[in-house]
Amino acid sequence: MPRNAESTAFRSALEVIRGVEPRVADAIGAELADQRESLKLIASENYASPATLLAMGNWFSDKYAEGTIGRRFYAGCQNVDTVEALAAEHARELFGATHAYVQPHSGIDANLVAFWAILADRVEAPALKRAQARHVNDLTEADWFALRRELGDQRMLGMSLDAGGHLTHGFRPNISGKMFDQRSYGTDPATGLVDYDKVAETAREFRPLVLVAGYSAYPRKVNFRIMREIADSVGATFMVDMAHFAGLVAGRVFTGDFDPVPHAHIVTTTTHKSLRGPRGGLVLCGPELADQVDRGCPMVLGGPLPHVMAAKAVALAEARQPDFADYARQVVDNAQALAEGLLRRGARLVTGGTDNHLVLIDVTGYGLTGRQAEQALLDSGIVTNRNAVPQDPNGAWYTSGIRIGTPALTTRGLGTAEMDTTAELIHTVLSQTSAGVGPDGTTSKAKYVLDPALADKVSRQASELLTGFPLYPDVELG
Ligand code: DSN
Repeated sequence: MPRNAESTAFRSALEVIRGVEPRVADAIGAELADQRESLKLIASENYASPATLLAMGNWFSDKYAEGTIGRRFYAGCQNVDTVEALAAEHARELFGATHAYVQPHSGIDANLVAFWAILADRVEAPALKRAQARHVNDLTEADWFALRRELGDQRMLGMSLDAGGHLTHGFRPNISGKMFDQRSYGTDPATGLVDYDKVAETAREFRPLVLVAGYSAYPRKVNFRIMREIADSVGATFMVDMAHFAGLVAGRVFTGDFDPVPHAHIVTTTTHKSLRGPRGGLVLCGPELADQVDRGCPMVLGGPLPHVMAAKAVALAEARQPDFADYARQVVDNAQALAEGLLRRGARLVTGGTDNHLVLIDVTGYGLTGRQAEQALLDSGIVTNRNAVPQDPNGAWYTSGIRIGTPALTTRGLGTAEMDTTAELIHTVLSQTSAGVGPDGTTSKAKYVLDPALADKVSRQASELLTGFPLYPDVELG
């Protein structure tokens, strides 16, 4: 491919968009400029390849394809069938799964498909069976009430939010918390690690229908063999949401007891985090759940997004290349280098380090809330997000933590030496920021004091660090 093919493609696309609504073209260009300039440490973000991005911008977007291959509610889906089958084949091969369903639009959607499949598989419920047999639009109000009564008492056991679990694992602000009666397992207060004996004890007491493992802010590996044994001991279906670490599973960094696919009944993921694909989700399972999972649309999901399934096929094909394993290993090496750099400078880290792609800094060690730290870092060209820490005294809004991750910077080519410089920049900002004072004279959880000259200096240093690692080097927008 000529070196300028990517520039030509994106420039032409912007020219066409500019002809209709120039402000959209400008915003797309500005987004690339911002992403090029900033040190992106959001653990759940990455940079998809140009091929993945380009696979999304086309007429596949115009096609309805409710149902799935061989069972569509619309005619003319032959080309959608092709990309859906390709994405599913790549997903099965990449993860060693028997079945892959690639339609979910996001991680939440993938989890909803999985919950529905588990309920349909496990619960003896006449209204549920009626719902399964009919199109969702044909269900009467009475059907829905009956369904609610039948499903109302099912139980889910998942990791608590402040230990790093995810909202969709049965918490109130998400529909999963209304579908299930939920209880959480946390982490050991002394080590910050999952206490498997405690999980087993809670499972014995609570007798969940579903045991969920997976996290969005836990910096360690989880032993899925042990979790499956716990699930089996209480007759629970074992589900793993690997959205954050799917790239580490794909790249064979997480193997054996730490690879969820051989151990779980059902696995869900997003495709855009460490897996480096388009925004979206997918579900992996064995033959027992495959038929229910394939009913995801229209039972749970709106019409599939064929353009995104095309991009999933491209990204999953990329993840099957040998260099993706090098990438995945480097993501973890970089996270460990970042953690060591922070620890050496005196930062306090939840669990004292990391085994995966993310690091959770307890910023109360700097006298700050997560919100103050997040904003001070942003002022300094470092993009992170605040996050609760276990037993967080500042709650889920202000928080006491900053979550950072290395998938994006590793895609840009930064290595362990640059992670040490990154640790220095983060530590400089946090150690020189102090809590501000609120209108009533008390210490604020949101206001902070940071010398703007220092923030400018760190921003420049962050930009300099990135100059050797251009983002989308073959894309010049002119
Ligand atoms: N929003 C994702 C994250 O940042 O971890 C999870 O949903």
